Amino acid sequence: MSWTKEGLQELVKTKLTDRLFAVVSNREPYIHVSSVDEIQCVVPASGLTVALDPVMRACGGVWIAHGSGSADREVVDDKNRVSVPPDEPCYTLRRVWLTKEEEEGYYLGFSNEALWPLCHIAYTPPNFDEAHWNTYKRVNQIFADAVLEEVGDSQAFVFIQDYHLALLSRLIKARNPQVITAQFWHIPWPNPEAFRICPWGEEILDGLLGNDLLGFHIRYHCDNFLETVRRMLESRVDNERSAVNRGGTTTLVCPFPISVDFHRIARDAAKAEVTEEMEEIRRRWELGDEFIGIGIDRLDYTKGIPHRFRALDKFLAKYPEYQERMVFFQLGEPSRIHIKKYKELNAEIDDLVEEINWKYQSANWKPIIYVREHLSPTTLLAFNRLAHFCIVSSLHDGMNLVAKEFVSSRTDEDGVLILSRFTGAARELTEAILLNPYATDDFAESIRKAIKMPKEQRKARMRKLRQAVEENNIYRWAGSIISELANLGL
Ligand code: GDG
Repeated sequence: MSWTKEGLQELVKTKLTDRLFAVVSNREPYIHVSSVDEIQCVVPASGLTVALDPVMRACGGVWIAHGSGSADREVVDDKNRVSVPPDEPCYTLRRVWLTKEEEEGYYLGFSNEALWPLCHIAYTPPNFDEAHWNTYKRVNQIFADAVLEEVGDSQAFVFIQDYHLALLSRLIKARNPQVITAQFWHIPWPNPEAFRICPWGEEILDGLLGNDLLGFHIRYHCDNFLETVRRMLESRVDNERSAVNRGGTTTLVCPFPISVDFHRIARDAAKAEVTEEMEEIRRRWELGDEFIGIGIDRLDYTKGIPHRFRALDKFLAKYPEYQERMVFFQLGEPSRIHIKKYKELNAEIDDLVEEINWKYQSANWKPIIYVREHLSPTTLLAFNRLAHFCIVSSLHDGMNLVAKEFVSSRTDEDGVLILSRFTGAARELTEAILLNPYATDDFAESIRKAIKMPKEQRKARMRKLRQAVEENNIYRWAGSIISELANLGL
């Protein structure tokens, strides 16, 4: 049976009864920015917020997050709250303010220069800076204060998101032990050998074990976590129950593969404005009957973008008959640009695009069109529908929602997904063409296979992919977490 928004609402009503439902994350789901003479509301390019927004729309409650937009302060009330989504307000966004120095130390510094590379193992070494770590601890306390202000001394259920807030649950429970917390870690958890280089590893593990429930995308990450705890902390790891007992409290550690709102994406993709946008894209880039490939990413070194370009280069060199017959659109928004590694990645991508286009281009054609900007959901859906194939080539990815969005948008049951084996999504989307992005020759062959795949096969595979996402949708993800908490005696 497929989970629905209504099913989740029913579950929340019966299981959470009158508890306040609070989500906490670093990134906010809606950012207000000032542009010329008005305030715009932007949906950030973030897998986490894209996934959680439909859950909040269904459950209501309060979402506590860092207010990062230039006009964020202008739209909140005196309690720093604003109702969202703007088109149909149904939950409260409570903004937390951070200074530039706090943002640098906690977000860019410890979260993204230390924990992100530590957990992804994509051959970018983590940078452990004690000043960043101290700021990280301080900012976790700032978030805890905001949560406690929202929940008071009620028996709330606080759902903490991701690696920015590893210390939060204990800080909340120290002042209100009635609160129940679950935390979802959206990125991979590495093996103990990789994790043990973190100088504050024990404090991070202890912080996470403040939760009643801790979730990862796949069993493999749960096992890595349990093994890390077993080697690094004094505690009792119960492998059978997949739980850790430490100092009299128990944390259950379970996999919950995150997903998207399948039906909403399918519905939105069929809207007239998306069809118009498809025509606009065809006009703007003077597209004819070329095979169209797409890549949509937050520009991050874990997404394997240079690897995909090298494979496209190989493909065009080995199969010159596809020159002038294929166009690849690389779409995506620059991210974390103040970190040196990301600056280097952007430069590498620019160089590769220039080099490959120079090598193959003719008067009216070039193989790669690089659109490096924030695109609207309508434009992304239009590209998803136009594409003959979509490439997701992450070197390591907790889940990867781009793959699931592509599949959900293909109501025509056409299009081929080329997907890295190193994504969580590859465990469910087994009808995709699965590959190792480091193996450039095989990668080039996969592109050829996608282009040459007969229509019947494309349809049969896409039907199965769609079934998988429809069944394991975002409501199942949230519903499973809430049910698991209920079993714990919530
Ligand atoms: C983390 C984990 C996990 C991209 N460009 C634009 C834009 N996007 C949207 C995509 C998609 C989202 O951003 C990216 O989601 P991913 O899941 O691919 O990746 P992360 O941001 O790294 O997310 C990941 C996820 O958390 C959830 O748990 O799957 O493994 O790393 O929705 O469509 N959106 C807009 N404009 C863009 O230009 N509006």
